[in-house]
Amino acid sequence: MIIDSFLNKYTRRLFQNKNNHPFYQVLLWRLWRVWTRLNYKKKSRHYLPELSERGVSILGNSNVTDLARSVATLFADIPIQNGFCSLPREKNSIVAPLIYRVVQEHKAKIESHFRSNFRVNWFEVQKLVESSQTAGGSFLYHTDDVPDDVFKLFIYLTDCTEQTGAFRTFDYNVTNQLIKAGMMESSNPGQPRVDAQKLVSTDLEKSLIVIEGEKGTVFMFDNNLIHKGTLPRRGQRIHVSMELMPDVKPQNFSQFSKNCALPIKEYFPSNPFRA
Ligand SMILES: O=C(O)CCC(=O)C(=O)O
Ligand SMILES: [Fe+2]
Repeated sequence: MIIDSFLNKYTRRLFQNKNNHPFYQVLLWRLWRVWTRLNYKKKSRHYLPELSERGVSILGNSNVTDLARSVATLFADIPIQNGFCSLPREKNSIVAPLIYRVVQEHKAKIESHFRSNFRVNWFEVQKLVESSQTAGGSFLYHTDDVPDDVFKLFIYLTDCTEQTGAFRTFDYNVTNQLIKAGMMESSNPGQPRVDAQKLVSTDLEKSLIVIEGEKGTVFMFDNNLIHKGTLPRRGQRIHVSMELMPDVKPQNFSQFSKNCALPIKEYFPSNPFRA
C-alpha cells in the first residue's frame, strides 16, 4: 500500500499522467504509445492544436442522414428512464456499418492526433430527452480516469445546442486546477462523485467549453478532462459515443463490429498489449 502510493506519486512526476493508475499500468501504456508510433509510417497530415492544447476539438461534419434515421427508428420503442436511454447493444450491429463509415471519414485527423493507427474499443448510441428528473452518474462533473492515450469520439445525430444538452467540459488548465483541489474523487460514481461537485464553483463554470454543433458534428475529447453530460432543457439529443485508443494496425470493419452487440467487458484495457 505504502509502496503503491509512493510509486503513484513518483509515476506522476515521471510520466505527468493525468489519471490515477498504478505505476506498471501507466508504464505499459507509455510503452504501447511508443510501439504504435514506431509502427506508423505515414506522415501526419493534420495539425489539431485545439485537441492538444485544450483537450477537445471538433473534427468536422459528416452526412449522417441514413444513420440518424435508422437510429430514430430503433429508439422508437425503447423506454426512457430519468431522461436517458441507450440503444440495446444487440441493435448496435444494425448501425455499425454506418458508424464505421463516419469514423473512416475522420481517420486521417484521428491518426494525426495519435501519430499512429487507432482502434475503437466500443461504441454506444444514446438518447437524452428534456426531463425534470435529477439524474446522477455522467450528468455530474467527473473524469473518466482512463489511460492518457484513451480518448472519446462523439457523433451528434441531432442538432445540439447548450439548451438541447450539448457536451460540456473544462480545458486542461481548469482540469488541472480541479484535480489538485481533489476532483480525482469524481472518478468514483456514487457518493464520492456527488461530494466532489462542490469543487466546481459557478464562477469556474463560466469557463466551460460547450460543444454545440449541427447534426453530423464529429468531435474528439480527452476524457480525463473534467466533463459532464447534461439533460436537455428542451428537445432531445441523440449521439454515438465511442472509445478510441492507439493501435499498431488500422482497424477493419469486422474488428470494429466484432463485439459491438455484446456487453462492454472492460471500460478500457488495463494491458494494451493484450487487448
Ligand atoms: O453525454 C455527454 O455529454 C457526456 C457523457 C460522458 O460523461 C462520457 O461520455 O464520458
Ligand atoms: Fe464521462
